[in-house]
Amino acid sequence: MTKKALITGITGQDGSYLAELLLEKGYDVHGIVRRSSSFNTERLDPIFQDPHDSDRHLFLHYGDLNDGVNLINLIREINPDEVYNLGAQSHVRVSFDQPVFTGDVTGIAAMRLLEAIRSAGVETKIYQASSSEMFGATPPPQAEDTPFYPRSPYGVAKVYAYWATKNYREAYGMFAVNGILFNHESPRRGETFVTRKVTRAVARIKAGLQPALHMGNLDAVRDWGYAPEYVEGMWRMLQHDTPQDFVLATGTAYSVKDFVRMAFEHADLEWEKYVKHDERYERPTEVDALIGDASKAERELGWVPKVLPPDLVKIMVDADIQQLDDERSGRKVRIDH
Ligand code: NDP
Ligand code: GDR
Repeated sequence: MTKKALITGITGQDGSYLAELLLEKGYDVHGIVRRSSSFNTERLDPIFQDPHDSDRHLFLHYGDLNDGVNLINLIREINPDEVYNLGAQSHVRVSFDQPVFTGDVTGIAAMRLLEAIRSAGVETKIYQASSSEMFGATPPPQAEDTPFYPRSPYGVAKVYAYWATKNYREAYGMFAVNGILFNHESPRRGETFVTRKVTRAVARIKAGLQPALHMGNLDAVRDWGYAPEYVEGMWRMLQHDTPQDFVLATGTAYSVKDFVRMAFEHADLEWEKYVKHDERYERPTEVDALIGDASKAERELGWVPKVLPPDLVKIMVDADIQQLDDERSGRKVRIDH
């Protein structure tokens, strides 16, 4: 029997890599896509299948995590074996501008989805995209048993979703797990997250298209891994014998300034000449240092990250230089989904 997976947030960085992985593994992959006035499925171009193709395995459905009836209907109709809840307002700085909206889509929507699964009465495993942001002000290293101390409306919302997932596991015996993932990046990372903002700017500065890069706090320390490896970890969590929560991280620690320096150096540019401070990118409360301990995932899931900085930085800078080149030479062609 072909396994069926449902992914919320399929159009995002992780959703697109996870969809690719599950298709490779022989799954039928269903994804929820928000209606948008412009195309929002670009990250799915590599796996796009024409809806008229009778042998397709990728199915996109209009929906929204804020629409509970839509979620129940989709779950009844699809009857998935696995659900991955990756949809969220995932930007920490933006969560200070839209705290209530973020609470709804990033926090309460997880409960909405769990309740939709319960009331639809389907047998499915569920993965909740929990975050290292939940640890917030608690000093590193952070592991599964580290206390939470969120420092943003986003972090607060993720803590709610974490406990909702754990509660449904305990209350109803659902196979519901939290993957507590530290920052993971790739050429598909949204352009306003710090790594991609930097690597994209490096490509544009190198090409003479951008004079400067305006940044917030350069002292924050993060544990940056490579997104395709993290989606493999998500899948492994749902294949484990028992539902448990896992941290995924590399255990490495670099500051934002380190990342900036590595990215500019890779393109033979001096970062001090271009980087300027702009307080609008600072947060009212910052998370100073996140460095994860993923030894449980290594022990129980055999999950070991291989791509670490500075290689990760090089992959992203090279991809942005290539993408800019393709755009300027007209080689990049958009697929109409
Ligand atoms: P992205 O921001 O790239 O993707 C978010 C996805 O959620 C997009 O597909 C977006 O759709 C969708 N979405 C937003 N609002 C809604 C809504 N109301 N209904 C349905 N879908 C919605 O995030 P990532 O891929 O980087 O992260 C995936 C998940 O993992 C998120 O929950 C994030 O919070 C969490 N996470 C991420 C980490 C990271 O380092 N990347 C680390 C830890 C956790 P659209 O394309 O239309 O905007
Ligand atoms: P983060 O990622 O908040 O860790 O959340 P982000 O890349 O936005 O910020 C990382 C650090 O860089 C500092 N910073 C800047 N950040 C942005 N975006 N833009 C800037 O100009 C800038 N200058 C400095 C930030 O202050 C911060 O310290 C990400 C998201 O993917 C979440 O969804 C996920 O849960 C966590 O990672 C783990």
